[in-house]
Amino acid sequence: NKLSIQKIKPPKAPKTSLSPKHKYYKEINEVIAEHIKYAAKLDIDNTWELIHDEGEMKVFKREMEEDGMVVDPLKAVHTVKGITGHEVCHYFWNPDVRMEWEGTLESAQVLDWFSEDTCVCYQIHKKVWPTTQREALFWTQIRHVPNEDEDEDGPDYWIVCNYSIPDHDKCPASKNVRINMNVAMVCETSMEPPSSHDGEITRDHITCRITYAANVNPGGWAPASVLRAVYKREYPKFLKRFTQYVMDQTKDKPIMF
Ligand code: 6CM
Repeated sequence: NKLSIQKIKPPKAPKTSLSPKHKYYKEINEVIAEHIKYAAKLDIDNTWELIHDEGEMKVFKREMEEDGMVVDPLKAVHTVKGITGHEVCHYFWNPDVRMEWEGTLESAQVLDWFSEDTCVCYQIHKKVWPTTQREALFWTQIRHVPNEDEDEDGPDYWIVCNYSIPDHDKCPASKNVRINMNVAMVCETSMEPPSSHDGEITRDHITCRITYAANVNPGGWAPASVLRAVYKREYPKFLKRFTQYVMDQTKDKPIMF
């Protein structure tokens, strides 16, 4: 059997196709840089409470309230075999497929494209708690963060960030309560044997380490016990369902490095 040699290092992608002149350019860069810093450090110490532990998936929260509202920061780590960070981020970001995996939504629409990698989404969540329905208006960006050091096998990330914005001229008027979110999915892919090895890389050789962080403010009062119960149930469900979705979508496709 002849071994084929594959260069598996992803091409040096531009950091973002968003113009530096764009009014959100600065905010987006700052928010993304912050997420990468925290995901890389993975600062999960004993101030984080483990709320779900299932195989490789671990979900943590920290109980916090602001003006009587539950704003518990949530963090999760998961390791999934057979998919890459680029694939995970692609499906998490792509607004065309969001309704296929996102179980908390009633509707979702794209209001604007800032650039090829950044759009503005407006979405309405399913009504669960005994209060008004929730909606969200946010920019979402996908980005490759290549290893800065050419020679080293240092970290190479793919990231998606969803970050609320106060308004948009195409945003429909509604009576829903607007949630405020800062959510990030940061992924790192590893190869076994490593990328320097000569030979064909198949899905059996790749593993994706996912870090997911959500800071959500419900935007208006909702009973704390109900909110916490919904989060405890929905975040693990989301991580399971979403990663399974990515595995199903990619299993017969060429690997997207
Ligand atoms: O990150 C997730 N989804 C993204 C795309 O929608 C986005 C959304 C974040 C919102 C997170 C808080 C939602 C809570 C609102 C109501 C929950 C309704 C539950 C309905 C149950 C049938 O970043 C995954 C979000 C997973 C949410 C738990």
